[in-house]
Amino acid sequence: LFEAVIFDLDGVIVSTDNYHFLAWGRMCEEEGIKFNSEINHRLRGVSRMESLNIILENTEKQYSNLEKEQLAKRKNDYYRNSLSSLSDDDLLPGVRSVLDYLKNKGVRVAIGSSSKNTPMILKQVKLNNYFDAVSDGNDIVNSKPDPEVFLLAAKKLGIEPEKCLVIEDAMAGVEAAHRGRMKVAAIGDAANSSQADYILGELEDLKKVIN
Ligand code: G16
Ligand code: MG
Repeated sequence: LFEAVIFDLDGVIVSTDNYHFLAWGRMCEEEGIKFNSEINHRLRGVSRMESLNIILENTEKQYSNLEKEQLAKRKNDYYRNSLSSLSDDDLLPGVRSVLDYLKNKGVRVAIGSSSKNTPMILKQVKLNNYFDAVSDGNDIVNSKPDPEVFLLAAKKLGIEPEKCLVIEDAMAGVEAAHRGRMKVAAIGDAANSSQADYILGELEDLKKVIN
C-alpha cells in the first residue's frame, strides 16, 4: 500500500520539543513576555517566525521586524546551544527498530520537518546519512499546515503523494499531510485527535500499518 514513510522530526524521531520550550521561555522571561505550556502547545510543528508571532500575541509591546528577527535569533541561539548535547541516546523509543524494519521491507524513508535546524539535529543523532530524502524548513516557503514540506519530500523521493504515509505529532502536520493528499499516522500529542488515518500508541505500532 505505502511505498514511502515521511517522518516529522521534532516529536517523532527526537524529542527536541522541551528544548524549544526552554529556549522560548528564557527569551520571554528576559523580555517580560508571558509564556507557558499552553502557549507552547500552539507552537508545535509551526515555523520559528510564526511561533514568535503567536508568542507576541501575549504582549502589548510593539516590535519592529528587525527586533522580531533579533528575538527569533536569540531564541535559536539558546536552542542550538542545547542541541549540542543531543546524541543518538535521545532518539525516541522505537525509532531505530522501525527504521530498520522499513529498510528491510524496501519502504523508502524521508524527513519532513519545519525545522531549519534539521541538518544539525540529524547529525547529532547520527542519522544524517540514513534517510532517502530530507525536506526541511530550509527548503520551503510555507510551513505546516501548508503541505509544501511533505510534497517536496515525496518529490525528492520520486514517489506519488498518495503512496506516502506521514508520521506526525502535531495537528498542523496532520492537516498538512491531508492537504498534500497523503495518509497520516498520529503519535503523541496529535494522537488525541480523531483526524488522523491511523493512531499510534507507540512508534512500533507502525509495523502493523506497514506489513
Ligand atoms: C519543529 C517544531 C516547532 C518549531 C519548528 C521550527 O518542527 O515542532 O516547534 O517551531 O520545527 O524549528 P526551527 O526554529 O528549528 O527552525 P517539526 O516539523 O520537526 O515538528
Ligand atoms: Mg513535530
